Amino acid sequence: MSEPSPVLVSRTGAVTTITLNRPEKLNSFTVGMHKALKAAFDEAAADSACRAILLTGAGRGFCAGQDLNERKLEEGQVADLGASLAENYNPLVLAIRSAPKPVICAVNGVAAGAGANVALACDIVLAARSAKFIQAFSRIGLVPDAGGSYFLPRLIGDARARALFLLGEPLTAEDAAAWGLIWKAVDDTELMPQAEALAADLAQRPTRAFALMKQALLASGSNTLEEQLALEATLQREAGHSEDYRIGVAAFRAGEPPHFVGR
Ligand code: LHQ
Repeated sequence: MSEPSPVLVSRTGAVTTITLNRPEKLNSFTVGMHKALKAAFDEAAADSACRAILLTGAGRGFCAGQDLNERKLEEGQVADLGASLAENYNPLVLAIRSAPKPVICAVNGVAAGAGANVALACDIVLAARSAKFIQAFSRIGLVPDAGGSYFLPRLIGDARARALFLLGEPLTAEDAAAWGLIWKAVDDTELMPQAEALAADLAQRPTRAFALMKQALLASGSNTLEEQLALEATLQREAGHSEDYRIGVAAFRAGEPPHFVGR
């Protein structure tokens, strides 16, 4: 029998759902899963009929980071983990951040190591109350990767980020929400209904403006205030030329809800 696909892709309306699918290994990343995931993201990002992407995991885990069985070394061998990041993780994180549409992550269970940080790269993160976030790197003698050392201090502040990285202790979904690491913790049975409803709602909104908004947020990590103000002017000029801006203003003036077309 052939191996099941490590990533499942489905479309409902304008929402593409991408599911990590190695449940027996808590959806840990293999090279094959990386290739399939990146291809799925690139396709959804380029597909104009898709206006929101929902990422989740099959089974009881979201993603346990790198598949450590792929990292078994023969005596005397040294792995180039930097190459693995440059080839697989870094392009994935950048693809999520720069996708011209919202990416929602439904963290259905444990998110460890690079699995946690790929979730945090998404635009809105919902987690099941039973899920945990583990910056597991130091437990195996590694440093945070997949954007963790960028995202965590910005999301929760330096003190909490440092302690999570140094200790590698699990953070509950509730604490993750209370600390501002994620958007919301919800009851386990509510996770997929709420994540799907959120994705469907976002898919009805002004997609072009969202793409421009994501550009602004991406650049704000390194821009000065002057640079960011200039970028806002450029992006707003472009948003002002969109069909959705016309639709939004006309609907406001008519006292009706807008029906955005995503352009
Ligand atoms: C796994 C894994 C896993 C393989 C569970 N691999 N099988 C690293 C290197 C290279 C380049 C780039 O970046 C990175 C970054 C990283 O991601 S480093 C961090 C790697 N991840 C970890 O260190 C986490 C390892 N896993 C765990 O600590 C636990 O499994 C957690 C806390 C996630 C879940 O614990 P439990 O709920 O008790 O589940 P379990 O440990 O029993 O796991 C279930 C199965 O999944 C089990 O397989 P088995 O065949 O025995 O049932 C595990 O071996 C397998 N699994 N994580 N990363």
